[in-house]
Amino acid sequence: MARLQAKYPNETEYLQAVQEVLESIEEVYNQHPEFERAKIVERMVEPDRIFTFRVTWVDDRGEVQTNLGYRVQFNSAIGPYKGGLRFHRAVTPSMLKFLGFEQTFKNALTTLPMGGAKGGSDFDPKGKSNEEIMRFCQAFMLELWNCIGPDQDIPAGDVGVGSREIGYLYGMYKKLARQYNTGVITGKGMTWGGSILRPEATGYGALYFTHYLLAEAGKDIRGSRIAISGFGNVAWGACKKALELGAKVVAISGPDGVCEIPDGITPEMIDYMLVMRASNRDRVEDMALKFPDKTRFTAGKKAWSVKCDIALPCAFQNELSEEDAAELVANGTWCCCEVSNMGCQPGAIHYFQQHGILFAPGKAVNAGGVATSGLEMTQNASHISWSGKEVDDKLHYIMKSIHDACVKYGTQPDGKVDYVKGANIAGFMKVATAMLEQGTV
Ligand code: 2IT
Repeated sequence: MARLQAKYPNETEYLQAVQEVLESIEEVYNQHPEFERAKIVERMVEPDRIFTFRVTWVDDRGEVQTNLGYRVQFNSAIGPYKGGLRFHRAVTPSMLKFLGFEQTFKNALTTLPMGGAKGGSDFDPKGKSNEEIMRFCQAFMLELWNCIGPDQDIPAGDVGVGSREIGYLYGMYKKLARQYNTGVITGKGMTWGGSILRPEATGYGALYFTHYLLAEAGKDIRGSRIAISGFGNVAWGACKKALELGAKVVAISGPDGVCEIPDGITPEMIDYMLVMRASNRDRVEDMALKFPDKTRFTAGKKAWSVKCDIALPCAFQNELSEEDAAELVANGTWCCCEVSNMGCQPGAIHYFQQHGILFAPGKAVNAGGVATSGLEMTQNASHISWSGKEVDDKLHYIMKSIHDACVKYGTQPDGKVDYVKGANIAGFMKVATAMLEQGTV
């Protein structure tokens, strides 16, 4: 860690992600001198390569705009590079390195053969027209197409990249590469190679994982009050499944504040989340304006100020601080499943663990998204399309396998499961073993 800190002093998110994993695996690592001899950790923390490129496009006023684009190919020990693209004004190499590092361990947990990658741009979708989004996606792919391929590196969506953006990216990829293999990108539309349930998969998988975690602790999700942050694709899927499982979603949030829903979110509100996402306004207040009788909007507040049993961060890294954790616990929260990547600050995780709150990390909880991308790749490679039931059954099985792996590697002497350790050790062992067996490359 000291060497990495000296080398990348400003890459705070990346250092934070690496620190969490190294702390978790220390004991296991020290039991394997062969890992030490092969310098597995030193190799694993560095990405295989990073592509950086300029993306120039013309906005609706005819002005030339320039953004930066990246693809971080982090680790290919267990399969081709796989991971999403994030379009957000705050994107930096540090952010994408942390996400690529996390993705490597997460993908290892899915049981499927996928390496880790992440990419994106500092392009800000907020307030952009549909035409601007299309021109940006096309200009982005003009640089990226040469770095990706269905057996090489398979991008998908992330924050700011949904099915609309995937469509524009894929359309341009085909034109440039003259390759018509749909497996080059996942999260596609249903008529051109997309998998049924991929849009829902991250949220559904997170709720399946939460269900297994609660069952392990002798609890039930039915009747519980859930606070969710965000209102994008992940929050949307989580709300749908939470309702189906008999829980009540009492809050969603956005960068502008929190929308409280005392009687619980309704299917109409869940549908409206899609309209809010497509509008590119990035405001949760729009929900309160649309359903004034059933909601209460408070500017500047987070979802964690709302009384709940279960907290599900579904928005962005570091969105839940130690102070937020203390407020949640004081209000009676007894479980937090991190759905966003690194959604909780280290102080928040320690606070939850010290206070006996059930906690599981994003790389286990949200892995259903990329797992279903893996299922989309399988369908594309065999030129078939599975039914919703087939995909859902496989997603269930995968989330249960991830939970089992956490229990196997994370059960402590007192019988309780440390899900942070469990997920990190399980992912590490798989990637480290593969790297060792493939020699010094
Ligand atoms: O963080 C993630 O796992 C994703 N954004 C999904 C990546 C994917 O390849 O489906």
